[in-house]
Amino acid sequence: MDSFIEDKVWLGFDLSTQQLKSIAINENLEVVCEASVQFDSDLPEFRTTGGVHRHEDNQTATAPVLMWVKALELILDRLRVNGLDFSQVVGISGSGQQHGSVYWKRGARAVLQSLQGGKFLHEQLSQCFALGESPIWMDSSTSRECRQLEAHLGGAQHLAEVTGSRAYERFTASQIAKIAHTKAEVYSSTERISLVSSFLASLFIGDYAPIDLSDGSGMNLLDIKEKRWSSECLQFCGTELEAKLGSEVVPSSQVIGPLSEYFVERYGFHKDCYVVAFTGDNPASLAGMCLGPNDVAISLGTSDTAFLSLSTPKPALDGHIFCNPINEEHFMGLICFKNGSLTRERIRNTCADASWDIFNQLLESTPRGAFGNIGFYLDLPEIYPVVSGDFRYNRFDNEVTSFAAEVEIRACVESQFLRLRIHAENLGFKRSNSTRVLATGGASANHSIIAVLADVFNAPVYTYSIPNSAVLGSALLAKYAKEKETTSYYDMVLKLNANFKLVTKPSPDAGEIYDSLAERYRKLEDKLESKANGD
Ligand code: ADP
Ligand code: XUL
Repeated sequence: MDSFIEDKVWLGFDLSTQQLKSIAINENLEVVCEASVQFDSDLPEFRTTGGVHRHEDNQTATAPVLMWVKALELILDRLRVNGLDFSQVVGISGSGQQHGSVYWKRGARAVLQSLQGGKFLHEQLSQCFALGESPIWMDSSTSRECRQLEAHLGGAQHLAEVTGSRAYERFTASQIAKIAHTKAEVYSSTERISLVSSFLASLFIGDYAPIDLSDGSGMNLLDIKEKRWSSECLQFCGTELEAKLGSEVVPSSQVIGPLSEYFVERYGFHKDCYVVAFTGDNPASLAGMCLGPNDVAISLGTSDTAFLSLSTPKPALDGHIFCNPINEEHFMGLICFKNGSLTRERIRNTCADASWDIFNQLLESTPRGAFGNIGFYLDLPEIYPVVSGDFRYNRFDNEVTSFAAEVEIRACVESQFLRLRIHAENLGFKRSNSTRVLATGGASANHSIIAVLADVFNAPVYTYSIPNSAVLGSALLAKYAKEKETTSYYDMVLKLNANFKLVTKPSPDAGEIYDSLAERYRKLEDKLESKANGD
């Protein structure tokens, strides 16, 4: 295969909220070149903050499409300056922030198909968008459309069973419905709707790129088990939507076409360079972290987020199921809780003199299970239970008003990890003897906190020394696309195993302690949710 190129490289992109990143990897999966473009500082003419335009209603959030086009031109220049020889690029793939949508105007396809190598891309595409500002995942202006979509599908749970998620404001269905219902002229002049990922792929192939199954799962429009658009969901959003989305939805590792002549002529790419479907940043991260079946990746950042690789998914109201980008038979789960690091910091400030060292000493001095005490520390209403406040229960499940400082600290960390475990199980996660927990994000540097994570999941915790897993995952998918007939993804990425570092193993009594605590936690959480609903 591809014998035409010596010293082959594969190029990955990630068009995220604040920046466009790119890396090139070689045959040994080593990063040989990288570059990035920060939207705010590198493209100040678009006047974004964090890559975003937030509107006066405090709910609408958009990004200028032409900023993304210019960012692509800039990053290609930077890659070249950083030493990349484009003629060595065998294949290209990429990822994008999930859920955002791009509205191509009638006639745009013809422009894409006849791009002229002597001219800037942004000049040629300047009149190609029916909407200059693309709604992105931070938009929360579509609550009405969400409730209507759930009602149209016979309820939130049914919508989750079909599409993998109940209706969310940031998901694309409600965003498209809002445009179709409130900006009829924009909707009717739209020839094609792309996701951020398939939009960037379209620039590379010089034609409309199909949406891939994994990013397509973040739309509330795809039947994730049948792997085709759900006609009930399409019908709710707008007329002739299937034609506007493209009827074909492809696996994330599918070659979608040769690179557009434009890039061959203007940048010196090889004429045989191929382009693989682009996907969402979260699925690409799962690929970049090489998450195996039964593994779970947990990011302890501002929010606490878990990615799961699932063989038997159970769609639920409190998480998302997406098609898995590296295993077409499997799915992935995504759960995100708002009360993560900032809540741990609050408890550190009130109970440990604002010091992580004191926090860790007190955490380690308290036995596993915190003497049977369970606490809920919710600075913001959680996705579940949708309630805020602190709630403490003793070992008889009676509510109490306070805990000693060391119990408060342990109860806080344990409850945050029990919450991740329980909701992962709700989505179909099953711990096995080979399960690995992969910890990332700010708090993963804290060994005492990570020891609790290992105990609650009763599995060893690893860290992974490669930052930017989404852009790495994209480059790996570019390579995998031509190897998948002969090798599995896991075999292809074996070389990356050296980047995993075992940090801690669970204590021998962890299973016993946390299985029973998890059961009690689940009941108390349901009780809080029922109270919030006034039941
Ligand atoms: P983001 O989600 O914004 O990318 P990060 O993954 O960078 O966030 O994580 C930032 C958080 O990490 C901070 O809010 C801080 O509470 C937490 N953090 C940093 N160092 C430690 C530590 N030693 N122990 C616990 N938490 C930490
Ligand atoms: C996931 C989500 C974000 C975006 C932006 O549902 O909305 O993670 O993908 O990164």
